[in-house]
Amino acid sequence: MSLVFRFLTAGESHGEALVAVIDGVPAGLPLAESHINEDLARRQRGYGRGGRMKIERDQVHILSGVRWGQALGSPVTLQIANRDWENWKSTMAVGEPEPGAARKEVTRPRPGHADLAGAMKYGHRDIRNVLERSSARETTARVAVAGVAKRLLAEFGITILSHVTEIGGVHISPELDLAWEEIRRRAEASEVRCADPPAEAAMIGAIDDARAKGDTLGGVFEVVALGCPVGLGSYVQWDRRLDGRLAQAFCSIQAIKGCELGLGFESARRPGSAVHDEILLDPGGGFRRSTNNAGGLEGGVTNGQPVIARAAMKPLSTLRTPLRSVDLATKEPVEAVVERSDVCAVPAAGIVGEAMMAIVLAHAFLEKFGGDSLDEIRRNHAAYQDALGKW
Ligand code: EPS
Repeated sequence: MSLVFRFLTAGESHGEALVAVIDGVPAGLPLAESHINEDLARRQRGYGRGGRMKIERDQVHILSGVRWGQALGSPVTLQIANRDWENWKSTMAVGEPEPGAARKEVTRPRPGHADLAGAMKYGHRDIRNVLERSSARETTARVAVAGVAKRLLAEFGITILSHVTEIGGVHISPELDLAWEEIRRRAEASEVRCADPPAEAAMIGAIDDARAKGDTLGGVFEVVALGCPVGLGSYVQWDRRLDGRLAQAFCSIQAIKGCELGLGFESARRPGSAVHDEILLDPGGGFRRSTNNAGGLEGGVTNGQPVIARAAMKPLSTLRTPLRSVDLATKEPVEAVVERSDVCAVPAAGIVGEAMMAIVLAHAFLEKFGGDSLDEIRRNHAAYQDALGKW
């Protein structure tokens, strides 16, 4: 079991709160709730988000592991209250629901969600016992955890950005050729986090069309880490290769059905001479690469180039024009249940993708430079950078 930067989340979508406990945060790391709240707010935005986002104002409360603005080295506990819980106190009561309160069971599983498989796995006749935890609401806690991870990475000049490259089959121009900081700026200013204005307008139109038809849309987002040093991850063992860790982390996000690193599936269609990034001398010393089709990873190890990953998000499972299902109580053919939902959450999923990239990279960073305190990590990192400078 790795002893660096491991975490658990807990909490149901309409329960009292979401919580997370992180073990392995280095002592001395500056931490404030404000660092984390920025990303929690970013996750709530996005054209096509549903009614829940009008209720919540996600903010983190740090319950342990931090004193006077600095991590202690002991477990950091994060809590995000669910404002909506006020409306669910009986439905989600830990004890008995209020006397006379309706015990409305959800028995019509939605194709595409965890509903049916989850109910069969855990023996739940009321699907609410599944959907409360399988909901994308859980990603709120992961974004909070990543706020700590991003803080650590920022101390060493590593930053992460995301942008949306496709929604409902509408994709950005392949000719779009912008610096990453310009992509970051445009994404932050876009309602769908798209850096290509004509595509942005078409994406918004596609979302409006889907909403009008009671349908939902998925899409693709890209996450990029800038400033990673050479040498994070390793080729020596299957579970230390960062391609694998990033793919697992991205595909663990609710509704993600695909992940690619760098050129990804396109690299399967081209000859090696059109894929591999040639190695050139950098006039300023060291090496540079002709391209970055590898997405910053070779042999599962960072090579000093931007680390690039993309994820394919399926359209959300709750359709206002429901698909066919079967009522678990009556075994009658029915329409699937309609739960409150988003029409499209791809922009928000990009923020969750940033979170998972930050968590994987912070973990790998601590594996390589790990120390108990930020000062110790700084010393280890400086010595390594010094050695790299001799190449
Ligand atoms: C979400 C919270 C959920 C959903 C959505 C995203 O809240 P509620 O169920 O109360 O509306 O709005 O989750 C899904 C669409 C899903 O299928 O899981 C959030 O906080 O991101």
